[in-house]
Amino acid sequence: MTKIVVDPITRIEGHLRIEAEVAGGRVTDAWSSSTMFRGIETILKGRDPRDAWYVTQRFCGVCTTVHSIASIRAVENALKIAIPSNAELIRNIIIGIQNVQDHVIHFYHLHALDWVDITSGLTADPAKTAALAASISDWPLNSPTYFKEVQDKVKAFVAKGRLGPFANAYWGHPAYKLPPEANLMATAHYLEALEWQKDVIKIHAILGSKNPHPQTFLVGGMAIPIDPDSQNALNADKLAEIKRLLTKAGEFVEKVYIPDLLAVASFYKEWAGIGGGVGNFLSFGEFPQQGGGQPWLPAGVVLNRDLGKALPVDHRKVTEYVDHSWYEYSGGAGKGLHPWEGESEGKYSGPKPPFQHLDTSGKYSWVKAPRYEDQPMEVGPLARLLVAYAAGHKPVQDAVNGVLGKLSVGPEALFSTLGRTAARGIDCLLIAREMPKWNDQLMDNIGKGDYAIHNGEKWDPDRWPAEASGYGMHEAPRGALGHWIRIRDQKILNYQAVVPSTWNASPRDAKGVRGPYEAALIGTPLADPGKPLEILRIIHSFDPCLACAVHLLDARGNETLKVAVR
Ligand code: NFE
Ligand code: MG
Repeated sequence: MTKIVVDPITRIEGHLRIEAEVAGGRVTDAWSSSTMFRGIETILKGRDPRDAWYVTQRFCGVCTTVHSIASIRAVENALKIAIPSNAELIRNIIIGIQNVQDHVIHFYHLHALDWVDITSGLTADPAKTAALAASISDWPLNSPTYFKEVQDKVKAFVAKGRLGPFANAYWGHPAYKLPPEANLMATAHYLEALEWQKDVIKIHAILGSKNPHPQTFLVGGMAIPIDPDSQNALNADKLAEIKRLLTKAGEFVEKVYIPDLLAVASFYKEWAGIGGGVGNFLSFGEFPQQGGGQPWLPAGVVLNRDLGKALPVDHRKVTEYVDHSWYEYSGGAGKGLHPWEGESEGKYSGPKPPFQHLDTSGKYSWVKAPRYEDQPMEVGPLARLLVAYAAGHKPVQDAVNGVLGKLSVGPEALFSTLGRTAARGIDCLLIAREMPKWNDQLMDNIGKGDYAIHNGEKWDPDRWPAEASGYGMHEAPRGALGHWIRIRDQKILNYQAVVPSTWNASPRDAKGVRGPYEAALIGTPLADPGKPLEILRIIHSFDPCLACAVHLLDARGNETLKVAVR
């Protein structure tokens, strides 16, 4: 038996370590571990609840808005504060463009190099590349001259030995299957997506004064004035600029991302049968609608891959275990705690660094093990779409069925690495199409003279009850995110965040049940255990972010992919 360690396996987002046992060319067991701790939940205690969003936003520099949204929702829920329609629409646009930008970045910059061999693209014929691109999209940049320029640029990097982001991958690995022209096309779009994402995220700068970490969040609404007659407020010019950027965002998703996704996926269809995972899916629902009611994408739970029904979500069914995590509960191990009672007292008890392997029979991660009704749950775009699909959401059903049809695969293909990666694209496309509506609704409100942006009724803590508890649910790009708060005497008594990568990177629970990454790896065939590209593909398909999951910063800088084989 071989034991493989991939550490860190993430491309930019915190420290995730995977240990896997391999026998007969397949993964027979796996452990997911985060190896760093910071402890923001602990430092929130005693602070003003209205400031929590500002602190929690620093959990992560990738999902830069999500912890402010979840936090202000948690405080608003605790204090029973309703927010004005304009604030809801502005939040929707901020959340929407965060998702769209994040998904494109994930596909091209965090996941594509698991499927695209950049070095193979250097041998491509630019004219044939342009012909291939023209066969799948009318994107205007796709010309022989353009692909030749890109090829020359990458060749110049290689000649100087300056591979930058393209260093350290398994180039030439036999599991890469794209022809040179498809590799060159994807490389060109990798570079284009870098420019595109920088531009479209200016929406955050317009609505939030900066990105990353917009500054205009506020319990009770938003801190951005609306005034058509002022250059220092949200006015018609700024809304027109947002509209332009939303169009630009949507065009790239429709004409570049989705065609590339389908083209790449068509060469890797066997991945529709690999990397499935726990088979349970949780979504908290997102994008509140004008006039209340259900959010645009519904909340729900799908159990045991049963798309026949989406069960309702009850936040009280969420608990976290620490039997295999480096925390100590005051009441002892073996029991899951609801986040209102949650504890984050860390105590490292693993092997002394440098170590070869973790003690995976005991505690082995700084990530806790969240469970819903005692079950591990996969969260993310796939969960979001499966819940919406099971709940009968027509646009989601049509989009999912359309993509399955184009790839000539059945619905069972969704429960896989390919399904996860395809779902992220569909999620991105649907959100990109919906966003202009929120901008139009905002314009309509303002046109009618509705400039309300903040509900200040409960701003004064003297108007708060002595004790209050709340929860804030959000669908971040990586999935279901919950913040739970307890307030006593105007101060934070307890604060807990259970984030998407905590769900997905979960270690085993008290009963020894594996988390989603761990379960997804079981049975995976490895062409070469010394170069476990297949493990990267599966784990990256979840879009891991360990900075979020343990609420910590990578202070050391990342090495990319250190693999140890025993
Ligand atoms: Ni740091 Fe995050 C998102 C959150 S993931 S990226 O999306 O919450 O765990
Ligand atoms: Mg937490």
